[in-house]
Amino acid sequence: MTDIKAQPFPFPLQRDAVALIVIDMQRDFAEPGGFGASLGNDVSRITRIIPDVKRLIAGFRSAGLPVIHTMECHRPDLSDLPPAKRDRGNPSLRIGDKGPMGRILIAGEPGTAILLELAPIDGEIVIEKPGKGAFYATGLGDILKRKGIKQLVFAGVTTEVCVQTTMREANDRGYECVLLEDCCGATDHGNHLAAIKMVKMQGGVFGAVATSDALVAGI
Ligand code: C5J
Repeated sequence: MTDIKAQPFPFPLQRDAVALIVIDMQRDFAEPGGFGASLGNDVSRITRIIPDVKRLIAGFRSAGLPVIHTMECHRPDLSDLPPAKRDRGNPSLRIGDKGPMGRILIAGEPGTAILLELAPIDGEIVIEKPGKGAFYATGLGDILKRKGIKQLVFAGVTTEVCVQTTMREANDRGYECVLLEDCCGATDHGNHLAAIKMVKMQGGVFGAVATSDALVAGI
């Protein structure tokens, strides 16, 4: 076990039980013309983390540790997209609509793909998820159990929606969690800081917060 510098407690990293989970680093959230941009989001807040996430993934790969990717996406017939999700907000393009990169957040469409720079390599698990949390309506829990994973390192977007929702789900399921603040991005910096503050409150109610430098040094 290695103690990783983190707040509000050092994270007790177990090399034989840890996985990196990279949440939703998809073209639809990062590129002009995608879903994020259609919601009026500043996508530069997403793209700025790409170099750090790339370095983090490389660190896990070179240490021989598992990397899991998630993609927020829906079936082409939208049968897994409840109106409570589709109808929220006032985007210029809704999930399932045709955009410049294909149908928004639909499995298999070009815009739904993970960014080329961060693309999964052979053997890495990719979880397609219809919800904000990666445990909801996916096989993630079973996969982690089969692999003996007990600790999750979080990176990706957005800090305050899909990253934090998945981290809360993981914490409820008994996983030890650490969020890497420089490898997560939000559409709004205030929301990013608030999400991080919430993780750290009450002595680390959902886990710990660290930097990618500290984590990569530890693995
Ligand atoms: C959102 C996400 N914000 N990946 N998705 O709808 O955070």
